[in-house]
Amino acid sequence: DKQRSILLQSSSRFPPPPGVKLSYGTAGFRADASVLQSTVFRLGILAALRSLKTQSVIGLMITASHNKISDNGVKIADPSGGMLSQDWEPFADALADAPDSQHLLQLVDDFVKKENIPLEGAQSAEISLGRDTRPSGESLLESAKQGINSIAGAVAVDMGILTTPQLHWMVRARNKSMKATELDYFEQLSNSFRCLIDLIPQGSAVNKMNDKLIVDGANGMGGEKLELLKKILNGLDIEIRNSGKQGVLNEGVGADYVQKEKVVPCKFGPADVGIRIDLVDGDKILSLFALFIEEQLNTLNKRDGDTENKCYRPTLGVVQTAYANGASTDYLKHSGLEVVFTKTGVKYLHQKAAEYDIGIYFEANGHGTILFSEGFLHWLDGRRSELALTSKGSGQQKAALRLLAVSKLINQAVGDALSGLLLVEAILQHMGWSIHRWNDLYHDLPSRQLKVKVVDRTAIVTENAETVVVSPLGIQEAINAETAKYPRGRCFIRPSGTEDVVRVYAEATTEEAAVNLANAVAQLVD
Ligand code: 16G
Repeated sequence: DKQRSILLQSSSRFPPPPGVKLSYGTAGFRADASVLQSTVFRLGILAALRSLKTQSVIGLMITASHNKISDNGVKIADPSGGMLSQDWEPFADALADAPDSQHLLQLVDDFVKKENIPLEGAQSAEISLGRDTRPSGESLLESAKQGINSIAGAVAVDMGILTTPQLHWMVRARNKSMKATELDYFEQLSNSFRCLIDLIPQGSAVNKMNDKLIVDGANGMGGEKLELLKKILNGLDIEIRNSGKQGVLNEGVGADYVQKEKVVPCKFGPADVGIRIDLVDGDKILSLFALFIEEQLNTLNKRDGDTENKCYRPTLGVVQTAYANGASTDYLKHSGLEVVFTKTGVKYLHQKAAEYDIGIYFEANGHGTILFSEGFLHWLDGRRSELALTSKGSGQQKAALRLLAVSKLINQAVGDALSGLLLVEAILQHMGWSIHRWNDLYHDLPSRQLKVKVVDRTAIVTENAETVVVSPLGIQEAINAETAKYPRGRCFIRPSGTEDVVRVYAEATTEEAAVNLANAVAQLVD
């Protein structure tokens, strides 16, 4: 009962703003920062309950990533370092939506009973908090702390300003009893990067060595963190632009802006990119990673007199969404890879990728990573020790070492641009490839994206990894009829999970055809 009165008291200080209904979408709750105080407070409560329930460290991140600076958001990292388990999302929605403290208390009461959460015992809970550089972050973090503190036994630990993937990485590391500070993160990245560079076959690195990597920091914390990483990294020359505090976060900068608008970010010009922009997107990163992993697996499984059982073939799967350029899917399939599709949103791809020994997932917008199963890593580590004894210095041993290094470099909790860019660089140096050679792996089909403002985007219901509209009736037939007019035409619509719009994607053999198809279908939605 003491617990009850604390909850009642503290929640009365965070009344929900009238008329605002939020839902825990692909990226948690996201909205204009001014309406988020009560939502964040309440998600603090949820984080504490989640920690009690799982008896593990939980993460809570205050960010609206690529959205405009006046927005903010909040999301939870589960014990594995992944996204909040989907079966708790309805509870998050209900909490955020509770009209007053009484209703809130009732919801918590019911949920605690249903989930059998040890509330009154001596159990403790720990929540790691992180935030981005948005000005609204500090006060929202305070609201989260108050939510957490209103649950007995729960402790909030402020990790400061972090990238979202750093927080996910730390939560995972904490729960695996591994070293989990920011310095540990940077060291793991730079050590495993170094390891890959040291394993480069002689002769292939030469033509890449003088290249410089120029990174757009989007005026956010990614650039600041990269400055720190750069200090301990060797083997790569990095220049970071838009990392100061002069520009506005995400204004005319950032991956989302560049990918969707197909323009160069501020502080970049023809001297950097030439006259034409070649966008090397998530699909290309995926293809590069898949190629490299396959090469290592093939080398590892070369049987010079080895017995059959040493040639264990792990399952390798590639996960994409409908936004993946059709040319990338063709390329991957022709390379003999198993390609599967899920709905948009990291959580869906991640879940699918986790079904394989090695699961590589990327959205075209660049969200993605490579997941290694515990079982495979265990086998690989055994194989590594064996090879160190029987064939030290062999190609097989190196392949095993490379795969292990990749599993340490690439973030196992969630997609992470810092670790992703290092892996890209290491592989390019390994192959002796320029960015142009990489970009030539296949050529994108022309595509166009549009967004259409509608009264109610939830009226559009899709199936089959968002490729088919099942409601309202008739729309899919109309889309099919339009699409059939274009050779290799492909088109789909879906309600956005982060904005109040319906998105249209179209692809065809020419720019003009892609634009026409997108426009025609946008009119069907309007
Ligand atoms: C969020 C998702 C991303 C997805 C995007 C789609 C995470 C961490 N991020 O940014 O995976 O591609 O939303 O946005 O889950 P949309 O629904 O507005 O098209």
